[in-house]
Amino acid sequence: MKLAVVGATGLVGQEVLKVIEERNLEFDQLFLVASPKSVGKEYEFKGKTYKVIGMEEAIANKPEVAIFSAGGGTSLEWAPKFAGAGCIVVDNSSAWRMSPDHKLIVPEINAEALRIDDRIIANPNCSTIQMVLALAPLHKKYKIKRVVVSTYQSVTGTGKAAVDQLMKERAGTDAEKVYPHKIDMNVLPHIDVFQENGYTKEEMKMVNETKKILDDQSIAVTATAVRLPVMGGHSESVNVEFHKDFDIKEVYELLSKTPGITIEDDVANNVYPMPLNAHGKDDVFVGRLRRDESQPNTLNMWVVADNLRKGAATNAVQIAEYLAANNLVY
Ligand code: 11C
Repeated sequence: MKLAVVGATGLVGQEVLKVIEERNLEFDQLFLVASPKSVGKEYEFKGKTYKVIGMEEAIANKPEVAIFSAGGGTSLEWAPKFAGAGCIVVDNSSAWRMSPDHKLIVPEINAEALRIDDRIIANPNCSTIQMVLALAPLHKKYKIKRVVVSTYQSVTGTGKAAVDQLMKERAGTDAEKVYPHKIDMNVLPHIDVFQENGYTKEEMKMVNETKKILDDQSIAVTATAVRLPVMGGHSESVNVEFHKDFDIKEVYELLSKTPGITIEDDVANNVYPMPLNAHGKDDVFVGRLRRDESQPNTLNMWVVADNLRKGAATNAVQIAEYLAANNLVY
């Protein structure tokens, strides 16, 4: 396929390139695409030098698949233009996720819903992806009634400028503030913008995207999204109430058989998922599995993943792999 990586110079775009190389996604031609300020920059990829090109030039080259990681505004403007030129856009932004005309895909869960006429495919929010991957097999078996999730999110979710803010604060040098407060030595219960209902946009993404991906509007979800001075990935405390009771051993079995999930749960040896270990890996790590003893049919778990990997780049590349493997690219 002729493949374009749009937003190639950003944190997620760079991760997309790493994942393409590691997973050996086949392509005939590759275009690195970015905003005018990055056009002309050169990147080495698989022993070849690529010059970054702009949007118009990319469209003129007629890519068949474009992985967009360039933010919602860019995607709203440019994804339809790429699609109009015959390209399938896999979009990492929030622009198309909740549109009833676009599919929101986590390949292990719902890639089979993809059809030849899906020209803009939405990649969910990072904190949603890692949670739903763990929820999906449990929902199938025990039917979820309600999810209460609190997140502990890495600064890499905000982008390069946030990583710089953290590092400069840590080094004691002047930092340009991406967050409204200091992030080093701090915890901010604030990710993305506040909505009229008092929740942040990040929290509402977890509520709405979860129902869409699991294809069940009856699931109640409530979220508190929190930013920490952490780099390697997002962590989540997930409390799940089911309609049916479960056996904890069976929960282990179900999750350990689920592609993309690794169980790390051996508390006697202090083994549990941590962002430091998840960093750079494609899997979602689940541990601290235990019954919520305060009410029936309820499970607690701790879910960690590299938000730039399964939360963004890996999921997008997996969608591209699925398209190629199922003859959906033309
Ligand atoms: C964060 N989840 O960690 C955000 C980043 O809707 O794709 C991803 C934003 C999105 O800040």
